[in-house]
Amino acid sequence: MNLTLAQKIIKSHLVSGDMTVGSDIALRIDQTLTQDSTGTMAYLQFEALGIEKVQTKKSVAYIDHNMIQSGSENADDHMYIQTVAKKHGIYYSKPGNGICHQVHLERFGVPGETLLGSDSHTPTGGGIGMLAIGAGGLDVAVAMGGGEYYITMPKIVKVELKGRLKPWVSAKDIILYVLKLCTVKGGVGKIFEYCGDGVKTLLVPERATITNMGAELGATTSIFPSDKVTHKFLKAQGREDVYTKLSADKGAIYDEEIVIDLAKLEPMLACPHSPDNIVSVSEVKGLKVNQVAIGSCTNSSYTDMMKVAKILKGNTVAEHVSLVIAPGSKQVLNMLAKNGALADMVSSGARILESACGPCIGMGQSPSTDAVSLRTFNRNFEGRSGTASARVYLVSPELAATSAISGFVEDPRNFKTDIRVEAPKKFLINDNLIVSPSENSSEVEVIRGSNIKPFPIGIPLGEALIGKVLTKVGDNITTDHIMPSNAKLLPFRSNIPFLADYCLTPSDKDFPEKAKSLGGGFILGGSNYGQGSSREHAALVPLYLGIKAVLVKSFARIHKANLINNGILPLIFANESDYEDIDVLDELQINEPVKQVLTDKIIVLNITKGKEYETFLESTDREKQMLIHGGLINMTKAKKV
Ligand code: MIC
Ligand code: SF4
Repeated sequence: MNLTLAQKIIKSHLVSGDMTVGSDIALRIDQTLTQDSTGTMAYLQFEALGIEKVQTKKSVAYIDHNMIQSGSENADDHMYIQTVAKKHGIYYSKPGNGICHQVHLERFGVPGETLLGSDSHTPTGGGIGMLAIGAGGLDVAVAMGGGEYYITMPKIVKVELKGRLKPWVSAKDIILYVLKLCTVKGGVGKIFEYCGDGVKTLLVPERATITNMGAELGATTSIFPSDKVTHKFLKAQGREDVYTKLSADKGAIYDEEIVIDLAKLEPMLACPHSPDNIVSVSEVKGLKVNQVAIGSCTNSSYTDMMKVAKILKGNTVAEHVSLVIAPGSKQVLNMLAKNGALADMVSSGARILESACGPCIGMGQSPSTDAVSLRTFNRNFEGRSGTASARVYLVSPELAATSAISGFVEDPRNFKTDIRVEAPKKFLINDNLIVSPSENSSEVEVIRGSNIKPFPIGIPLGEALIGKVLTKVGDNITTDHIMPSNAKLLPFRSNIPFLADYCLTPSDKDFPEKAKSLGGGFILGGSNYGQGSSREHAALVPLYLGIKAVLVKSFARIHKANLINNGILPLIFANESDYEDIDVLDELQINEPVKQVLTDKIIVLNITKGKEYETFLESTDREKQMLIHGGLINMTKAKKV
């Protein structure tokens, strides 16, 4: 049978299951990555699984999120990750080395291999032909231990790119266009596979911009072929040896198809507060801008930064604009410093930030009240910048830099400078911020600062589940709503009791209080509940607060898996209209949960209203067992995996 590229990689990594769409499959994982904001929890869980040494070909622990050290918490977490990594066979990328996805692409990614990462933008690796998937920390911990990763076989969407982008139109505009077509829930249960003659016109970092932001579609992952362009990139990284040519078979059969004529695209923006709220530049041109932020795992490569430097050279940032730039890795920053581009940025008035996530996750640089902030990032959820009233627009580096100069949203095509950048023949290679694991783990002591607190573990299902509906939220609730993150909260990612006081507060400020006083209960949500980040905290914190089940119209993939891994029932209404019928503080009851879980169909009784609702788990047999055991850790301990 003629296979697509994604199907070929799945086939060569298939441990169990068959590849028909919707079937349960288990994949062998070659590489894993973690970052610090999900990593502390992932390694605590890894330790709880009692595994001595990672079983993967390569596992890397990055420090890139929680960088502001305004107390000992973040530094304690870094120290814990550094020592636990050294002990258990994991490479450690020190703070300052760069954003996990950018560094992984540069220094570790291998075409044709599988990568599981505890960060939703792990699909960045699809830019060099990896099957790279984001997951919760516990799934990554299991994969580090040699366990397989379970998903339902996704549909494969063919995205055929035709022709070539016009000058000043960017790879970012390609993915913004796909988001406009498909929306933030259009990718659930799908892999986006890029092909067509337009592919060869895109450099690896440009491909990675597209696969990175494919996460915003809710997709399982996105992937590009591995071709001459990939070869050139890997050779320039001194890693030619890992190159293999990879593409779909001729005549491969796809489940869906999208065709994009690259020459027809124009500069676009994602307007507040959703990455799929897309307009073309003509619709917002002239809007006054207060802040411009360039960087993040989406747009911080050497070529992106060089384009920005060329635009800024000899210009001055507008008086009313604060321009911040965070090059994606030490490699990129080092190269800019050597070739003088950094000087062009600095002399224009840009503020240079360290190579890290920074403002993307609200780690500093929160805009002023009501500010308009143009960002080259991938998410503009309300409040994510750290300023609740800020209006964040997602744009290309070209649009960001030209607008920083004029102070208003610009059509970059009006800018006359030549900003073409050649892909480097040789990147500056210096891995001195990557620490290798120890040969002798017994010599390594794992250092746990006072910030590291035990995490909650689910309880096996038993008697009827009874409780009140604690909150009713709408569609597209993100994990940033469920477990907000910013410079104040991120230092407590390994302290679940502390985080509990902020759970769901952007949607319902009384939620933690209600959950505590009523001893837990149920959450009611709309469609695409849990989109966005992979943070397992969005399940662990509700578990700590006694949440028994989440009832919704539909779930985002990673969050649903995180709920199951932690023993919380994710229930999907058979009739979406039942959502309307239920009110906050209605008392719900699920009888004989074990028996019902096994059938997949769960009847939820509304005691207050005297009604009943049919819901489904839509889960695999393994997931059902996990729910019955009260989560993956309990199930693993019971040796039933
Ligand atoms: C994000 O972009 O939201 C994050 C922060 O990188 C998260 C991980 C986290 O919540 O720590 C993600 O994308 O998974
Ligand atoms: Fe970091 Fe932002 Fe990328 Fe998340 S989306 S990994 S916070 S740069």
